[in-house]
Amino acid sequence: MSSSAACIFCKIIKGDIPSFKVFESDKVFAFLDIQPLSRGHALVIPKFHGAKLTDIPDEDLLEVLPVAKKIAKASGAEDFNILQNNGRIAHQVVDHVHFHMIPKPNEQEGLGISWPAK
Ligand code: IU
Repeated sequence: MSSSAACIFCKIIKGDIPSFKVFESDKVFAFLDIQPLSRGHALVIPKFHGAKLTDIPDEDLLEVLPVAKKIAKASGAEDFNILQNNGRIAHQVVDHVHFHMIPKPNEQEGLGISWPAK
């Protein structure tokens, strides 16, 4: 398992920095974004430390998408965006691969959020 002592998301995975965890498995961790773009905005991250998608081994990446699906279901949103930034020009701020799960609530009905994701 690759981990970086200087990486804030590695510290979140270890529990050294608190987060609102919504899912954890051997290879994947998910928590709510501290500056959410919408209610329920979560970040799904491989535990393997790598800055960009191209740094992550396939076997770790393969476990991310099913978790994104769980998060989408738990968010209660029918509509949502998945966003993954790589590099400064692409607006990446934190250099540990993360997938933004951004619910797009129905304005009439809102969301039926139920964390943790199952
Ligand atoms: P970006 O794709 O690297 O631009 O997104 C980084 C996200 O990480 C951004 O939405 C932050 O609000 C979020 N985040 C966080 O949830 N907790 C933290 O301690 C830090 C950043 I630093």
